[in-house]
This record gives sequence, structure tokens and C-alpha cells, in this order.
Amino acid sequence: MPIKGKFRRIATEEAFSIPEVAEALRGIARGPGNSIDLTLVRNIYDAQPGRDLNNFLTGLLDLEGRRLEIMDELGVDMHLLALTAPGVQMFDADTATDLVARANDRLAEAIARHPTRFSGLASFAPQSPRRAAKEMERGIKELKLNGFMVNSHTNSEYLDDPKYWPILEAAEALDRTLYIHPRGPSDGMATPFRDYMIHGAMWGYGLEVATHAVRLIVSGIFDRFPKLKICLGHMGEGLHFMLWRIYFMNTAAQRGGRVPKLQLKPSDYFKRNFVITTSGMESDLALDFSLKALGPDKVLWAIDYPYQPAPPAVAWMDAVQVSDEIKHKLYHANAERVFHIAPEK
Ligand code: VNL
Ligand code: MN
Repeated sequence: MPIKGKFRRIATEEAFSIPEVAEALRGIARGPGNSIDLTLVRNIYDAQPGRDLNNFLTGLLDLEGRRLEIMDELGVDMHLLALTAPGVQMFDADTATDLVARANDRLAEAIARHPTRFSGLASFAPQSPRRAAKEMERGIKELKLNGFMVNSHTNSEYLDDPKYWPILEAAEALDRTLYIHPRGPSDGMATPFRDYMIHGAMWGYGLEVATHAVRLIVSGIFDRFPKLKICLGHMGEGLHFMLWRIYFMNTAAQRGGRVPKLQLKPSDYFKRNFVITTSGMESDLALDFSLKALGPDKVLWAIDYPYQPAPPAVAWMDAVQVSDEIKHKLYHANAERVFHIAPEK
């Protein structure tokens, strides 16, 4: 049992994998190509001695060993788990569809063994949107998972593309939030990210996801799917900081008739359709801005285990200077509401 903190602590962007997916990613790692994602995949899944310096793969594959111990030591009550990026989105459609069902099954089994310690997001294979929608339905109705995870683009395509609308339709109909997690910038935007190690979590991941979210907003997706709920990690990938400028420029483009006419302002969609998590962004200033911009019901605490060390994520949120009422929301109440996690008895 975890030590009891003052607040129930639910961490909302916590990564895992299963051996079959890791093995398939090793196959991808050994194949041709130079996409940004291959940098990460080669380092983690086909690590030469000394390459996976952080031992991420061990942390990803371990659900019930060291992970639970660390949670206990820190008083982290629950991980909201999700199959780690790039998920199954680098595989062919059939392999991806098959593997993702196995990953979702395994996730549901782990939750069944530890119902107070784990909850989870269902993954799906966007390569086959209709089968993805079926798997999403199975994930919620049969496996009782808590929402959905997608790792940004699929084959350099984004979810505003009508071929992916069955996925958005399913998320809306099932009334569960879709977490858009980073992966490497898609091929068309990759080149400038190839120097100075800015391709990954340091910079490239965030721009990839923020771009994805901007596309959803200005394409009119939230007029078509007004109840669609999106979660962004890493303090919203900075997107809400830019909403004024996005509004100003997009409105000018709308007047010129060059882009879809929107019913609402981008900031209104952001406030209505998005929540954000603090994964990997332990910044008081960014949190303060986010609480002011979005309100205290829209920000959820996360660690980003195992990529991000857990002790400072807890120490930071413990020390954050907000009222207890707000800290309850950040640490667990927002997560319970957004991801349909049962409140503590
Ligand atoms: C990293 C960080 C990777 C956070 C992640 O997913 C992540 C990384 C692949 O530092 O490589 O969520
Ligand atoms: Mn993550």
C-alpha cells in the first residue's frame, strides 16, 4: 500500500509497453528509414550496449514490480497507464490492429489485478479507422478502460483528415477523452529538428502535437464534433499561450475565405474541448498561466513515468502554491472526472 498523502495522487500520462509491441518495434528499428521516431525506437528497442542509458525499456515493461514500489514510496496512488509512443502507429494496419488489441487486453488485466493502483487509456490503430473505432468501443464497453490514447500523426497524416473521422466520432459517441501524446515530428517537418538533439521531448514532440491540435481547431473539427474531448500533455504543449495570435490570424484568413469558417474562437474551443496535464513540465510559471487561462478544472497532474523521474514530479506538485481546493483538483479530482475514475471510498 502506498503511504497516504494529503491528497489522492493520480498520475495521468504514465507509459507502459508489452513484450510483443517491443519486439515489433525492434523489427522496425532494424529496418530502413530515418524518420525522427526511429531515433527513439532504435535507442530504446534495439539498444546496443550502453545506448538505452535510462533503461526506459525495463521501466516500460514492468507494471507490477519496481513501478508499484516507486508509487508506494512516493505515495502515488494511481497511474493512468497508456501504451507508450509511438504505440502501434509505425506498423502496417493488420499488425497494428492485432497488437493493439493485445496491449489493451494486457492493460485491462493489470487494472483488474490492481484496481486501485491502475487505470488506463485504450489505444487503437488509426491505420484502419473503422477497426480502430471498433477497438475503441471494445476498450470502453468491454475492457472498461478510461479513455483513449493516440500518438499524434499516423504516416504523417493528422486526425482532421476525413478518413480518420470514424475515430473522432467514436470518441465523441463513447464520451471519453482522447489524449494526444507526442511522437517525432512527421516527415514533412522533420529536417530542422535533426540537429542539436531537439527532435524529441525537448522540443520536437511538443511542436508536433501543438500543430496537430491547431489543425483540429482551425479545420472546424470541433464544430463537427462539438463534444469531442482532447487531452494534451506537457502543459498543453504551450498551445494556450499562443491562442490570441492564432485567433487574430485565423480570423483574417476566415475573412479572406481561405480557411473554414468557425463558429467559435480558437480559445473557446480550447476551453470547451481540451484539458491539459503537467507531464514533464514542472514549472510554477507555466502552471500559473495555465490555471489563469483555462481555470482550475482543466489541469491534471502527471509524471510521464518512466521517461521523467517520479520524485521531483511529486515534490513539485506538493510544493506548488495553490489552495488545497485547487490542489485536490490538480492531483486527482479533475482526473476522476475527465477519465471516469471512481473516487476513493
Ligand atoms: C520521452 C519523454 C519519450 C517523454 C516519451 O515517449 C515521452 C523521451 C516516447 O525523453 O524520450 O512521453
Ligand atoms: Mn509521455
